[in-house]
Amino acid sequence: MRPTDPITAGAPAAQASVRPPLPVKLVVAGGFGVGKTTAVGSISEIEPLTTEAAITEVAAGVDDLSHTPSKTTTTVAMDFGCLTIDPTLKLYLFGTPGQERFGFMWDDIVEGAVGGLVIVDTRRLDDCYAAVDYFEHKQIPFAVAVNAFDGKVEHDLDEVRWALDVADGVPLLVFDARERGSVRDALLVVLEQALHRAEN
Ligand SMILES: Nc1nc2c(ncn2[C@@H]2O[C@H](COP(=O)(O)OP(=O)(O)OP(=O)(O)O)[C@@H](O)[C@H]2O)c(=O)[nH]1
Ligand SMILES: [Mg+2]
Repeated sequence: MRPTDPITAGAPAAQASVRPPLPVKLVVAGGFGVGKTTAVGSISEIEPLTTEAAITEVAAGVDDLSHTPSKTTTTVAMDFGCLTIDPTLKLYLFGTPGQERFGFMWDDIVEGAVGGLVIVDTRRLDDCYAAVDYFEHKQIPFAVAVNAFDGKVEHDLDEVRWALDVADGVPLLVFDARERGSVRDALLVVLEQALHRAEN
């Protein structure tokens, strides 16, 4: 084969341009029924993989369903979806289960994640502290996203930061788990946090 052959001479550059995007793992976490599965489903470019099971009468007595009357299922293992940010970067999203009894799975789900989006519902702040605390302790970069159920947030963000003891350096934002653009913006904030950590 001649070295000046135009096709073979261009091959290495062509190969470089089709290099697959860098895979980045992010976790979508939070307490029971805050909108984790909804968020993964809103943004995923593939049909999201879900592990929903019907909420049993026993669980209904334990978990607060009063604010989400239409909720009939709960995540029993994880949610999975993905999102290509640009040709160089693809996000792989893992949603945690929310019921406390599945908390033992979180360590496995966050393994290898560069960051987390912790979703909170301001109507049930008591249920949301544990997730924030988990990411603080694990020292995984994260952002806290208040899901504005029905467009309303019960407390202002300073109160939420204080109540959940969110550190000053951790971004706190309002989003809508049902809106693709809103979820994308929240995930980009998590990515920024992860990059910031990597640079420091
Ligand atoms: N009005 C409104 N409803 C929402 C919103 N996000 C989620 N929901 C509803 O709230 C319920 C809970 O949503 P899920 O996405 O299942 O919550 P989850 O955090 O995955 O729940 P678990 O896996 O059981 O912990 C569902 O009935 C959703 O349709 C929102 O932004 N506004
Ligand atoms: Mg779920």
